[in-house]
Amino acid sequence: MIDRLDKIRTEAEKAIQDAESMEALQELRVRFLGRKGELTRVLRGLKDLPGDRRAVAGQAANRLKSDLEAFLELKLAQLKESELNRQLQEERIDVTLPGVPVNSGRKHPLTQVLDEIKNIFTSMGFEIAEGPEIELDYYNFEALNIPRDHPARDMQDSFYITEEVLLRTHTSPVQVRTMEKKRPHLPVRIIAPGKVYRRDDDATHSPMFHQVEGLVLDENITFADLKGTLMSFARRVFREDVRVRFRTSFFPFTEPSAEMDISCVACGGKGCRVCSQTGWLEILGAGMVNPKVLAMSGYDPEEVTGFAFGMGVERIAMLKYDVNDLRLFFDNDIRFLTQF
Ligand code: 2U9
Repeated sequence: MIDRLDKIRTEAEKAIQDAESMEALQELRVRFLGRKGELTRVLRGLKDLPGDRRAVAGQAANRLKSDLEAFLELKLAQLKESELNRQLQEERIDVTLPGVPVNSGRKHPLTQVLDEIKNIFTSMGFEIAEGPEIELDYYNFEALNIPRDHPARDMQDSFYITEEVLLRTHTSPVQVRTMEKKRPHLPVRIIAPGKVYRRDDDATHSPMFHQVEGLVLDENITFADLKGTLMSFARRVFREDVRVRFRTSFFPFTEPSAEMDISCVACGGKGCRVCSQTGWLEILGAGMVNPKVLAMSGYDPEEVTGFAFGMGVERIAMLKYDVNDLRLFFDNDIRFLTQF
């Protein structure tokens, strides 16, 4: 029995010593120590030996078993270490190689400008109002005092779906709907941002573009409120030091009406290509809400006054970022879009 154990020890130690892989080592573990392994068989045979020899052989077999287990562990650790060394030698990582760029998306420049405009007005106490892009003639024109013979009402200028239904040409119908909904609650302080549609298509006009319009209604609202609000707005979207001026204008829904210019953001007012040598840039239209418009939506013009304004978001973005062709916003060329 002792001879057999010695033979197993010699054989196993040599085999473990010579093993070249972790898989080979595992096979040896099975071959000698597994359920049907050589040493296991010897241990099982112990019960057939007489008492005194059983004790001696039993001790020797258990010592061999723990020796082999320890040797297997040692060899396994050696193999792992040499595998790691091989990897460190052969699989060198070149940390100087350029990384794989992560293309993170970003907001479209028009969305950025729109967000900025919304933030400025909400910080002044305005709420954001929304409404349908497919509108009734009544809300788009009639309620805004735009007469039947106004050119905007021509098929040439607006997208009609039926005689009474069209794509809104401005966001003003949102204000009319909000006035109807809120009446008689005052004050009304809203902006209406969104898409509008007109039959126009060139470097400065797109059949779809974005507007932000605003409306303030209360008792005792004056043109001074209009000027203060819009001047603060201009200084926040452009620069703290812009100057503003108001020129008289005409819109059917406001009376009196005005256009607001800012001192040219490109030359500071000296005159340049951007401002066509005038030193001024037109950025929005505005006015006191026409009493007829107030009355049509159920307010008493003797009690309530208000101001309104409207601007094209693309125009603001073009001036802010010195973009000379509106169509760049809609081409989706990332060489353009990634500049913002
Ligand atoms: C109601 C009453 C009055 C909205 C206004 C303008 C002046 C204006 C243009 C700017 C450039 C349109 O995008 S643009 O082409 N808008 O000049 N808009 S006052 O007035 C309103 C709106 C709603 C009930």
